[in-house]
Amino acid sequence: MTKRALITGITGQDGSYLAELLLSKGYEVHGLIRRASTFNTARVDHLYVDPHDPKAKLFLHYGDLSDGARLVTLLAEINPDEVYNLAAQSHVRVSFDEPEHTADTTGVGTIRLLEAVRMSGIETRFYQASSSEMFGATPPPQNEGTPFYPRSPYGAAKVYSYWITKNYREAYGMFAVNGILFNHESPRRGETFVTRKITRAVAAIKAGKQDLLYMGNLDAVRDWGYAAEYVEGMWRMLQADEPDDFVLATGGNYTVRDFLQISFEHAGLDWENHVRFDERYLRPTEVDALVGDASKAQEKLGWKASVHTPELARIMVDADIEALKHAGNHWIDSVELESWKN
Ligand code: NDP
Ligand code: GDR
Repeated sequence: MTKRALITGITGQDGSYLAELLLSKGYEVHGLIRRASTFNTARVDHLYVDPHDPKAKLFLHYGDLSDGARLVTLLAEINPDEVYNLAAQSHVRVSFDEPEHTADTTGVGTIRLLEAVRMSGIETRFYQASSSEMFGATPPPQNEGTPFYPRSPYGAAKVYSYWITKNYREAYGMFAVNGILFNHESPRRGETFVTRKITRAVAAIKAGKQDLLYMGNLDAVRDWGYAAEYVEGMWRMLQADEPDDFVLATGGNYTVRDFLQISFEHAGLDWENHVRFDERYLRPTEVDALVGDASKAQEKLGWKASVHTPELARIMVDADIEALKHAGNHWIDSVELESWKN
């Protein structure tokens, strides 16, 4: 029997890697996409086959986590074996600008989807994209037993989603799990997250198309892993015998300054000649240090990260240097236009 999965957030970084993984395992994959005035499916376009083709295995549906009724009818129609809730307003800095929208999508959106599962009466396994941002101010190393202390509207919304997922597991016996994932990146990472902002700038500076890069807090410590490996961990959580919550992380410990140094050095550049401070990139409350302990996932799921931060930075720099060669002037226009967004 072909397994069916529904992915919310399929157009995002993780959604695209997860869709690839599930298609490679023979799944029929359904994705929720938002109607937008511009195309927003670039990350999954390479997977798309005309739905009239009998070989088509990927199907996209309009919908939004703010629209509960749509979620009910869609779930009843698709009847998936697995639901991956990856959709969210996922930018921490932006969550201070749009706190109510973030609460609605990143927090309440999860209970809309869980309720839709319950109301549609389907039997499905449910994955919630929980985050190391829930640990916030609690010092590292962080694991499944570490107390939460969120430091942003985003972190607080994710804590709500974490607990409501756990509550539905206990209240209704649902196979519902939280993957508590530490930062994971890739050449498909959104351009306004710090790693991609850096590796895109390295490519542009190397090509002589940009000179300066404006950044916020360089002292923040993060545990950056490779997104393509993390989606395998998500899938394994839903194949387990019992529903449970798991941390996925590399255990590495690097500052933003380290990431700058590794990335610039890989392109033969000195970051100190190009990086300047701009307070607009600071957050009202910062998360100083996130370093994960993923030993439970290793023991129970056999999952372990193999790409660590320095290699990841080099993969991303190489990809952005290559992408710039094919992007022409559009790239530079977009770097300039995007500088206010990060
Ligand atoms: P992205 O920001 O790349 O993708 C977010 C996705 O959510 C996009 O597909 C976006 O659609 C969709 N989306 C946003 N709002 C809505 C909405 N109201 N209704 C439906 N879809 C919506 O995130 P990532 O792929 O990096 O992360 C995936 C999930 O994992 C997120 O929930 C994130 O918070 C969480 N997470 C991520 C980590 C990371 O390091 N990457 C670490 C821990 C947790 P569109 O393309 O139209 O904008
Ligand atoms: P984060 O990712 O907040 O950890 O959330 P981000 O890459 O935005 O920031 C990481 C750290 O870098 C510092 N920083 C900057 N950040 C950005 N974006 N731009 C800058 O110019 C800059 N300068 C310094 C930040 O202050 C921060 O300390 C990500 C998201 O993917 C969440 O959805 C996910 O849940 C968590 O990772 C785990």
